[in-house]
Amino acid sequence: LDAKALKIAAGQAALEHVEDGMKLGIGTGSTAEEFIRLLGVRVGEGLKVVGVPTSERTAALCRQLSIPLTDLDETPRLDLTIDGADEIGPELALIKGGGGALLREKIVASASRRMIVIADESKHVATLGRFPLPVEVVPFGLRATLLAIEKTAERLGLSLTHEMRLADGKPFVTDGGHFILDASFGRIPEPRALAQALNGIPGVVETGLFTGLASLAILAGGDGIRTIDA
Ligand code: DER
Repeated sequence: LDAKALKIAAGQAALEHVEDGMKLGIGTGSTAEEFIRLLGVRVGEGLKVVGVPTSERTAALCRQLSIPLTDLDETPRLDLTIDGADEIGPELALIKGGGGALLREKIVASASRRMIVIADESKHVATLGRFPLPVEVVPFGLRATLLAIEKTAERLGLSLTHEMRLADGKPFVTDGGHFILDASFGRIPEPRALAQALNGIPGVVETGLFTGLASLAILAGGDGIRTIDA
């Protein structure tokens, strides 16, 4: 099974949790996009749902597929968010943000009663941290923020290498107008502690560490679909 087939299988399995009348959080990334395409077919067949997109890219795809959209001002409580992840660790702690949408993704996931993560099996790891942690930062005072992040890593006894995410040679700018620092901490045995410490830095807007949000992971692998409860 190739990567795309695995993403479609995971998206298909997630669709089974979507019920008529649901208010959905709709994720970002290539796996979420396979789910969105499948959701579009079901909406075309009469499924009644509204969705809050987690990025402009996802919003554009939903509009293209005539999936009805709303926002968190109109619909502040959602039933279910379906989204991808870059890494899925113990207790379904996640690293997200590979697609640069982590801030809206976390806001939407936090407004949802449940969050289901869809991914291919390779994202499931024993300890988070192989994938660089996206940290969304304010452009103002960037150098001071970077120093504070380095000091935090030191205080927590974590190694750290980092680089500003670029797009066409310039800093990548998120839907929220911020930059992203991809920070490799080596292994992250205590994701909650690291997330808390990083969020305490004024110039840090949010991190890609999602803890206590995902209630179910749907993993597609060579021998089919596996699910993990939080
Ligand atoms: O940016 C994100 O958070 C995406 O959900 C990412 O974590 C997963 O993207 P993928 O499905 O393309 O691997």
